[in-house]
Amino acid sequence: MGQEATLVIVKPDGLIKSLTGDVLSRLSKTGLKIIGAKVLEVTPELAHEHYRHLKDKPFYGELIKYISGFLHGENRVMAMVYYGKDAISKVREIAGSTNPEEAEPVSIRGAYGRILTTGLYENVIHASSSTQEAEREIKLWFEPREIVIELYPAKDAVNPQTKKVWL
Ligand code: IDP
Ligand code: MG
Repeated sequence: MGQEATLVIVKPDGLIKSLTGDVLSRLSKTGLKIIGAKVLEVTPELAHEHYRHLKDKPFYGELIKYISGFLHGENRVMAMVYYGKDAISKVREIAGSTNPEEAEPVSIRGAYGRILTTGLYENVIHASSSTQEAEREIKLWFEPREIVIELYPAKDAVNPQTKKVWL
């Protein structure tokens, strides 16, 4: 694969546990560029849209509570877009397997993740899993002006304050 972008989200448990610095340090070892970064509050609407492909899973309800902060009393997350060669696989390797018990102990999820008594995997970060998913997710979480390169085509918005919107 060539140059590609991937979305990383430090989930509410990562913020509660003050893991953002460590996550950034670990991801910097990939040599990828950060082309967008922000802290934001996750609304239920954003949570449902982000995880819409999992809506039939038994853990979906808990997952929405997790990413939108209801499990931790903390609805901030940190969202970043990383860009470079093989960005998706490089970030997922450092993130580790989805199940924190199966994740390599040296990975982020292996080091800091856990399985809750409800069965939900509390695994510190989100990382996009394909170029298609990365594009869908980045367009969902970021506006064009929040990303420092012209990653995807965008057009001038009707509302001049927004400047540009995703096509
Ligand atoms: P990923 O985050 O590694 O891409 P996905 O399958 O996209 O994994 O699932 C999204 C999130 O849902 C995971 O990060 C984890 O928090 C949770 N999750 C996924 N599969 C399970 C499961 O089998 N049991 C409990 N929680 C899960
Ligand atoms: Mg996924």
